[in-house]
Amino acid sequence: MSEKHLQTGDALPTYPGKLRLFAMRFCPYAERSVLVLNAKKLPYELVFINLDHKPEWIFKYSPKGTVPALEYEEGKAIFDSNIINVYLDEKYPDISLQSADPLRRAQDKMLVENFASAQSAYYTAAFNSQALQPSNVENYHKGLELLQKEIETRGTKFLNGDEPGLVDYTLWPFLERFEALPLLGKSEFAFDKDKYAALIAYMNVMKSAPAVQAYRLAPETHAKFTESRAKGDPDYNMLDSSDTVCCMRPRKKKE
Ligand SMILES: N[C@@H](CCC(=O)N[C@@H](CS)C(=O)NCC(=O)O)C(=O)O
Repeated sequence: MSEKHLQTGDALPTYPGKLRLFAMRFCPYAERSVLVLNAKKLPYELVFINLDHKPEWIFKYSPKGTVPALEYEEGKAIFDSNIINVYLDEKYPDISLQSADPLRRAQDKMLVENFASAQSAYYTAAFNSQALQPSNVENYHKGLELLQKEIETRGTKFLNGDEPGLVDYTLWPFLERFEALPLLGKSEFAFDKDKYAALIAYMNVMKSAPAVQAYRLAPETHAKFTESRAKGDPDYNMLDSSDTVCCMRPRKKKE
């Protein structure tokens, strides 16, 4: 797999004969699906695309040209991270990532829904900081407090139980990026060690989950990409293979 982002005019790589995920390396939604593919130990290939100069063929897989999109059979695809993840979980049930209890599944969805305001505050802070209002900071912390309360109430290692599940992999990509905000001068978005002790402990166990380890990027790396995107010139190909904090595939030696 190349970390290069394909762009307008680039050819579509040959179909690999296995699941193929169209993604962008820094996209939190695409990361959700990568984590699920990793957790379910499914063979897959990643194709990264430049979202500012999209290759023509992406629209065949994703009508709006958004990522992630999953090619589940040659030439056939579905898009949207939540749709893809539920599809994968139901299609490949060997490693199940959702509770068997319908009520718990509903509670997981409500948690994700309630967290959305923290996500949107993050986007404002990261990419549109001149529009940042005190209410954004408030919403962000409300989202974190709510998540922490749920972690404490459930009392399990992960929100899903002893192992991470869909709910964990859905929320994680944003938590990973939130840690970049203080590095971008947004200290009001930092996690206070005392206030967020349970959330920080949860984040540390998530960081060591194999599916996450294989794809996670350091806050410094997210901050660097965010800066380039906020300036209007996203540096899609800035990553060196060593930037992945840990990796399931062997690392290339630097020349
Ligand atoms: N609801 C979608 C959101 C996907 C999304 O917004 N992806 C962004 C990249 S992080 C994208 O493709 N942006 C390109 C565009 O909107 O043209 C999902 O969960 O997959």
